[in-house]
This record gives sequence, structure tokens and C-alpha cells, in this order.
Amino acid sequence: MSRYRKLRDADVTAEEVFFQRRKVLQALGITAASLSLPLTARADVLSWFKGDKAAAAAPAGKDLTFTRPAAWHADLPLTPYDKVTGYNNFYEFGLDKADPAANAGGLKTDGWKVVIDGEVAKPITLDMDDILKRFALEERIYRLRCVEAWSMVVPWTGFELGKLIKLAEPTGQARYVAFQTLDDPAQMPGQKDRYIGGGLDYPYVEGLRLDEAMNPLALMTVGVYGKTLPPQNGAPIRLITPWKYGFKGIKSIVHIRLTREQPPTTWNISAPGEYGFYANVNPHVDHPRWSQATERAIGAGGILDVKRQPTLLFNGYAEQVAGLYRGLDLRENF
Ligand SMILES: Nc1nc2c(c(=O)[nH]1)N[C@H]1C(S)=C(S)[C@@H](COP(=O)(O)O)O[C@H]1N2
Ligand SMILES: [Mo]
Repeated sequence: MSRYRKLRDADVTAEEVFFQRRKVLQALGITAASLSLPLTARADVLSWFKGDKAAAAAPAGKDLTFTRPAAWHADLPLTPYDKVTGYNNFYEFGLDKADPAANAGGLKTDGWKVVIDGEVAKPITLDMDDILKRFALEERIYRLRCVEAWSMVVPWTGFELGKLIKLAEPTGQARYVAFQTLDDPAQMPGQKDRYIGGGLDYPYVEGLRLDEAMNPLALMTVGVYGKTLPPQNGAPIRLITPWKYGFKGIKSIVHIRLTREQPPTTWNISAPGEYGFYANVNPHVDHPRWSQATERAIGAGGILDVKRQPTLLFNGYAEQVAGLYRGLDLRENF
């Protein structure tokens, strides 16, 4: 079928509309940076477009040194860099998919520290240099599936979360791992203004069962496309759990705490009937307001390359993670 056939309304996805609008604005030379105003003022000016915001070019990341283990180099067509870094969810910087790229550019990552404490024998605080010295980085190509039913394929750079946890030596009481994003309303406008940040309970928090966190798939992620993460993707360090919906992949982490009890998680607090603690990708368990049977894959092609494809159980990672959930009712524990 010709890709130039006239689109029916039902064919036009939110993602196509987004990328088309952005192309028009780019053609007009309208970007956040081109308005050359201070960051806060830029956000204001951009709100003139109300949903038509142009994404600023991502600040260039620094090159990272890493290996490319074949086991994690699935032969999947990558979603292009400009889509991975221009179509984001990071509500601390606004609700529109272009907001994070437009508004997160000033996020200060110098002197960033991550605290690991709670049920551990060796609580530890690491800065990013410590982290990069201690853990060899790998590039891993992972599917990313947002609970909103769109998906990408992304080459992340990082190291196994399990290695970081082992460093702190969990006690026999530790059963869960809690994560927290930076708490800094001065830098993250959505944390103080419900119109910008959607009124979520900030700082953003997430959690995993300890055995999930120790699964080799769980990746502490410091880079994308071989360079340090741009702010909109959760600089300088974020979590990626590819078998779970994207919202489990908490960004810009400052605190990791081992706990005895299941920790609260931001989207579950916000809408407990819609977003569970587990959030495992599952085509058979629909969101109350939409089907999860299929997803819109944001493709490597042009702006209209958004294909509908079947959702895979555990996002295609069943072989690695299904054992974690043996005997658990996945419908109840969504
Ligand atoms: N702190 C924080 N982390 C977050 C979010 C957020 O709003 N705030 N959004 C989540 C959602 S819904 C998704 S789909 C992924 C998107 O990651 P990406 O922008 O790198 O694709 O980040 C997750 N992590
Ligand atoms: Mo998401």
C-alpha cells in the first residue's frame, strides 16, 4: 500500500501530528533556542503555541566509553536520535511531548550525587565520576513501551542496577528498592505548578521488588546513542526496565533506598486504578481507558512512520523475566 494514500482520521496518530507540527515549526526556524530568551521566559513564549511547541535541539552529550555485548544487540530498527530526544515524558518540565526538550536544557547535573541507603550494610553516596569509574558501561538496544501505547527502540548506555545494589550490601530484610528523582522546584517548574507538572505528587518516586531490581535487564542508564543523556531523557542517571511500562523508568535519580515494605510510586498514587506497582507490559491486561493489545511503534523512517504492531508480553523479554512472576496473578497485580 502506498504510504502517500490519503490518511483517514483513524490513521493519524498523536505521534504523527506531533512530528508534523514540529517539522512545520522547524521549517519556520522557530525553536526554543532561537527565541534566545532566558529559560523561564522561553517556556512562556513557547506556551503561545499551546501544544505546538518546538523542541530545542538537545544539548550535545559527552562521548562515553562502553562495550557492545552481542547479547544486547537485538536486530531491531532504532528509533532516530531526534525522536528519542524530542518526544519525551518528563512531567517536571511540562506535559507536552516537546516540553522536556524545550525546558529541561538548564538542568544542573554538575556535582550530581546518588545516595544508596536503607536496608543495607554499607550505605554509600556516589558522584557521577565515582559511578563511571566503578561500573563498566555497556550499550544495550532495548524496546521502550510507554503505557500510552507508543513504543520506540533505543540504544541506551549503562550498567546493571544489580551491581550498584550489591555494592551497598542489602541486609536480609531488604525486599524492595525505592527510587527518587531530584526534588528541586527551582529547576523543575512542574514540581511547583500543577498546570506545568500535571499535579503529580513530586518528587517523582518509583520502586521495584528486590528480585526484579537484581534482574540483569534492569539498567542504570547514563547515556543514549553513545553519549551522556540529554536532560530530557533523565540526565545524568535514570532507570530503564524494558519489560515494564516506561513510567517505571524514573529519571534524574538522586536517591535509592532498600526497604522492607513496597514503596509508593508516583503514577500509582495519582491513579491507583490505572497504574499499578508492577506495570509489566502485557497485551492481555488493558488500561481501563484503552487497549494494550497493540502499540504505535515510532519508526526509523519519516515523520509518518508510526506503525501499529502487536504488544509483546513483557515487551518481548518474557524469557528473561517471566520466572519472576510465576504464581502471581498478572491481572490483579497490573
Ligand atoms: N522523573 C520522571 N521520570 C519519568 C517520567 C516523568 O515524568 N518524571 N516519565 C516516565 C514515562 S511515562 C516514560 S514513557 C519515560 C520516557 O522516557 P524517555 O523520555 O527517555 O523516552 O520516562 C519515565 N520517567
Ligand atoms: Mo510513559
